[in-house]
Amino acid sequence: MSGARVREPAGPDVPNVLVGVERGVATVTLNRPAALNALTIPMKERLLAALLDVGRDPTVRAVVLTGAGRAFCAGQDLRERMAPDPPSLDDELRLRYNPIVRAIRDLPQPVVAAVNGVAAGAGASLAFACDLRIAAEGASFVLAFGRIGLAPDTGATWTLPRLVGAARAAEIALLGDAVGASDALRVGLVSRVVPAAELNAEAAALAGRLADLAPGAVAATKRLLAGAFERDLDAALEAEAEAQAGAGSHPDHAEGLAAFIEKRPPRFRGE
Ligand code: T3D
Repeated sequence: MSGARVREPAGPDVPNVLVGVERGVATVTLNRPAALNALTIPMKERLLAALLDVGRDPTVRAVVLTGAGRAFCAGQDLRERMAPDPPSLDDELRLRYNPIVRAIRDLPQPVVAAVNGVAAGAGASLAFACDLRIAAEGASFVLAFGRIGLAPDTGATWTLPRLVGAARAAEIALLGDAVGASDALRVGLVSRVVPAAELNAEAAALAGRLADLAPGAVAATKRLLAGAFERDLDAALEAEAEAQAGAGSHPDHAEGLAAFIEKRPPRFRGE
């Protein structure tokens, strides 16, 4: 990949979260393929650090989250949970999972989940937390929590009904059946399904289109959409007016107008 920067968060063990940046797109890859990218404590810490890192990088304008190998992410590493003296479930959620969800929400850049295979448990929740989801034809989503005597977490009870509506969310969350890619597309859980061999290129192209837009306007759009279900119409209208005041006073708005008049592509500078 010419021009790509590859960064791995510092640490003594094998990198289980990889970050590469190319042409304004950071690709964050969960990298424990032998365990279907199941999440260990170091991996969650690295994922959070990687997200915060790309969030602070003004050269990054869009993020892709994906998995190495045949899975997106199988959720919590269940072997780690069976080790002696594991952290309490609620501590693990508050200390490690929930900050990742908040980081995805708070990143100024849009996050595209490129769901390459099964996304189970908290792995599905992570995909749901992203701004966009595209899936490979063989991908699936499994709210596998019930099978191990747990309730859904990592934001799934908040994101899933917003994505697919209450009735479908209840089916998916309560029954825990795998939702294949074509059904995920039908119910609105993902916005695109592509052949597996095309997923990376499709995700890069989609993120590249986002990276070409005015970063401040994209960040404002993300914030407005994230808060949409919490606001009434009057509050939404006011939030839009405030966001537009910010976007409209940025030089990127003037550049967009000039590019339109001059019939050329805009060159947005960002912050
Ligand atoms: O701290 C906390 O616990 C709180 C947070 C909880 C959040 C959660 O995520 S709870 C839900 C945890 N995840 C699951 O329950 C999913 C468990 N995995 C599965 O149900 C299945 O593996 C899949 C449906 C995802 C895929 O099935 P399949 O048949 O394609 O693959 P497999 O043969 O089951 O798995 C392949 C390997 O990955 C296998 O290892 P091996 O035998 O080849 O050495 C398997 O053990 C490993 N693996 C898969 N999922 C996990 C895992 N290892 C550890 N933890 C896993 N979650």
